[in-house]
Amino acid sequence: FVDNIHNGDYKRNYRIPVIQEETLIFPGGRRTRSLNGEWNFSVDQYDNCLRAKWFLEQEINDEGRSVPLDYAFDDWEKIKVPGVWNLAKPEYFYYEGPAVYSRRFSLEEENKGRVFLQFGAVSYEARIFLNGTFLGIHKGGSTPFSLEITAHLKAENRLIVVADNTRRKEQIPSENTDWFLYGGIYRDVSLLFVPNVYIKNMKVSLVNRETGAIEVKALIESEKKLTDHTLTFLIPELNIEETVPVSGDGTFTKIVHAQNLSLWSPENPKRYDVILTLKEKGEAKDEVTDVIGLRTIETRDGKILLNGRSIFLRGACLHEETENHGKAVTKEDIREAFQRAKKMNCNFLRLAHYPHTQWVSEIADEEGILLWEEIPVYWWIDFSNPQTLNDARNQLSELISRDFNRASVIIWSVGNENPDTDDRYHFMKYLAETAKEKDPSRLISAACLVDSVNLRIADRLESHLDVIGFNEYYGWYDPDYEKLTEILNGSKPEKPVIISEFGADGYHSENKTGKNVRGSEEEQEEIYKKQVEMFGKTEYIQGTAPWILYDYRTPKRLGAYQKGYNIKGLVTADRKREKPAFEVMKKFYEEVRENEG
Ligand code: GCB
Repeated sequence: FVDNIHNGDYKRNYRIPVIQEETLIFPGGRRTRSLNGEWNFSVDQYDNCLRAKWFLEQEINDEGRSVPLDYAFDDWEKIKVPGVWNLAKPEYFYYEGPAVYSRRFSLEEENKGRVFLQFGAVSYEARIFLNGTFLGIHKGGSTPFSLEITAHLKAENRLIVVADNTRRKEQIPSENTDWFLYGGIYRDVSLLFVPNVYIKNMKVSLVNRETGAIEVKALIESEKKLTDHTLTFLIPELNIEETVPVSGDGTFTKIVHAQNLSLWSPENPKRYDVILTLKEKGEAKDEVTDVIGLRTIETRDGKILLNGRSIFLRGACLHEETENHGKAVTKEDIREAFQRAKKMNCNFLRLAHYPHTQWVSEIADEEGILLWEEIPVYWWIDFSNPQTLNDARNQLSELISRDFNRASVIIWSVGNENPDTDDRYHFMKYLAETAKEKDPSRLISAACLVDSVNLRIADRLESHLDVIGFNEYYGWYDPDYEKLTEILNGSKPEKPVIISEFGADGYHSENKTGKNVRGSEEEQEEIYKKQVEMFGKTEYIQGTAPWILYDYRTPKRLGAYQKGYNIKGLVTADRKREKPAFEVMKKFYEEVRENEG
């Protein structure tokens, strides 16, 4: 619970449930109803929805005063959900703060089970009101959440969501980022219907490649102690069918064995239909489904092994953004990015710097792209603040819960370029341990900074990581390549290293050309050539991810050349033109692939 959601008197006396990972419901195969579409909308810079209690929708408020006319939500302008408000109207482009979304929905049939509201993501904080009740608050701008609304439902309902993308020191990310923090309900919203006793989650992973051992974990939610319930786990194509009684506390773990398993990999993105059915005295009561690839990922002797074979991660970094949709990217946008990455001979993408939509990992499973997923513990964070740590832990947990069954996801990253202080060390160590505990089947990493005084890959966090991510911009922010040579030759990392970022601006103009011109595409190309030459000679580098596939918006970069964009892309922001450095990466990856055989 939060007693006082932020400072300020008008918010006193609220005891609002905090919505966290613990309430997430597994969505696959469920009965749902979409609440996407046109919602009523207004920016609410002074937080009137809370201050004047608009959400009560009553003509006389608690203090006995009549409230103004203008909270008649249905008369407000409309906005599309999912979407970002920044692109809805020019005057909303730079707006940061609370904004009120509202819609009605009716429930024709009487519902016998339980009903949840499910959000793909709301930036950054979401306050949810249903039929006059303040139901909960969710923090974290890019992970899914659900909350139960069964007791508050009527035949006609009013739903209000205040989406608030105010930057705050204690948030994850904090106040300063090199990307655009869009606002709004920018992923799907739906109602999710489950029976009174239901399957809350299902986690499936291949735990032993040689024996074909697959671990299935599930959690059943019930108000009563479970006595007559069983679970049936099915993978029809592998002839797997196992029925097991559910233990009294609702937990379920089972190892099943598959024969002739076709392992998932970028070359063979094979997926299986998986079904889990809950039965009571033999009668089906609930069912969830998923489509799952099975593979192993581990490290040994400085190598990254996919299904037991060493693999070099031929990557690129990607932000979640297109010029037209902002952060509310479409499936077509994602497929287009994958096509572009494949054209560059990539088998891997680093999803920077926060959880992207679940469509990315779903489509990556289908298309055979390996993924690095990250939470926005970016640059300086309020590392000594326990609430901040809880927020980071929750975002990480929601992400792991959402994508546990996605074969494409091989790495959880707990942060990016954080200064190596004691507070940061304890904060990130805890996150790395949390990720490992929640998911022992994947690798843990972070994009670390180099020790620029001793010129070594040396970060205290490394002992808690499986793979060391390392960002460097030699040739660009620091023109001295000798330092990179010293770092790469002088360091003796005991774990595989991924160059998780490198790059340079690539500005295009008719009269600003040539490799000696600062920021030109030709200089960018030159920097890339020097970089990949060094990577090729360094044994322990097991992957590279240039910064970045596409140019993208960032309020940090203004002025005549960048014009509000980070222009380090290998492709322009409109996604139309590849810069010369694209070709350098494409060639480098072709060589790497040929050497791998
Ligand atoms: C970095 C950050 C990335 C920035 C990039 C840059 O090190 O991790 O978020 O956008 O450098 O362009 O400076």
